[in-house]
Amino acid sequence: MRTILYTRCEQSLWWRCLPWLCLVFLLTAVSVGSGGTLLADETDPVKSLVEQVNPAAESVALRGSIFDYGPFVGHAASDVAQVVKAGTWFSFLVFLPFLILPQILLVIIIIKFRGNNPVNKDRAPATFVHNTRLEIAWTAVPVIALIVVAIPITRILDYQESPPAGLHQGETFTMEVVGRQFSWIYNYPQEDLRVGTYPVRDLPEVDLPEGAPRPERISAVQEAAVFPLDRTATLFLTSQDVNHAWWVPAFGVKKDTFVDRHTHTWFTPTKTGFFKGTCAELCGGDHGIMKITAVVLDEDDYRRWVSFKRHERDARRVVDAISQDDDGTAAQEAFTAYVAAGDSTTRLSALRFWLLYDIAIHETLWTEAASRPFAGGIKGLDAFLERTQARRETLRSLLDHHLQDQADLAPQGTDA
Ligand SMILES: [Cu+2]
Repeated sequence: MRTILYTRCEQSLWWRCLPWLCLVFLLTAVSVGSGGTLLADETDPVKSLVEQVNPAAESVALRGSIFDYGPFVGHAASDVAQVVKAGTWFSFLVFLPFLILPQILLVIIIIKFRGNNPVNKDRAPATFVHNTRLEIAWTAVPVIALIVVAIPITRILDYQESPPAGLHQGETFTMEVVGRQFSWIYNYPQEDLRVGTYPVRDLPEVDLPEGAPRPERISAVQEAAVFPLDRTATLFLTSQDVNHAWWVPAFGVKKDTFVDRHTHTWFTPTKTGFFKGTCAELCGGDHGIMKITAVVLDEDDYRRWVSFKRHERDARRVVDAISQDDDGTAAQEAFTAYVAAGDSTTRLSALRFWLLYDIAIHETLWTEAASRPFAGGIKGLDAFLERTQARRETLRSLLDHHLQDQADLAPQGTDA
């Protein structure tokens, strides 16, 4: 009886609550929906692209691991890496018994034949010196295991050498990778572009926190190799000085580079994001910090990056002028020259991109340095943030004035 009463009471409570629950659900849905719209409106493709290709962010996020913190063999971010990963697991599982069984045997023998085991008290030592059957078995079994592993692995090595046939233009992407002591150059023949990283000895002075570690300083000036998503990348690799090796585990690619000849490899990126790699051939004093930053972008972002890259040289002149500590004359002059050479929306966006890119690298490194335990306070952080804010405002003001001038000119043009 008590149960029935309780159930009825519970049911009536449930029915009474139902309209309120519906209302809460409706309000939540509306707020989430409007939040989504708001976010979509606020999304700035230039800012988003800066975040995606900021090499310092990659350095901080993936510090210490080129395996993207994936379990055991890392996260596969390409078709080739998937195959390599499957091959690695397969060979690991085939060889696993050889790792485990001897340890089990060792433990059994230690326990069974220990000196204070009463069973062994009167046991006479064994007198046999060999066992032909056993020796044949422990030679044959590993040989069979090696053959079982070698067959698929040889096929994988072959697969890594040549890209699939029958790909059309638009589905493929070609890059020349040039190694040099101690950085990488990436040439994009289809786009007529070159992505360069500074050799360590030419490391420019960048605005970094006092005492920032050298690898961070280097990551700040190492541009990422950018790849379009889902397009098969064929890499032709060479070297300017000594042997190097271009290795990005997430792509399943590791290829040697030699002077005066090209090696080649391929992969199709299947995930967007940052992927870290390193030179895998001892090539000199700074080999250990000859890192690789690879970024995979979706097609829209990739095209946007290519268009910004075309205006980089001009845009960087304005960015440098904006950083000058004067009354703003240098920035105004550089900006006027920049828009005089071309005044498209892409060109103006490129200007924003390169300023924000420059700021993003330094902000990431300063924030990272400030968040370190026992940092003892980062000197100059406030001054740095002020400088950054001033640079942003200078560019905003230049762009606002320019757009206003354009708007003022537009009606006159129409009247004429
Ligand atoms: Cu090296």
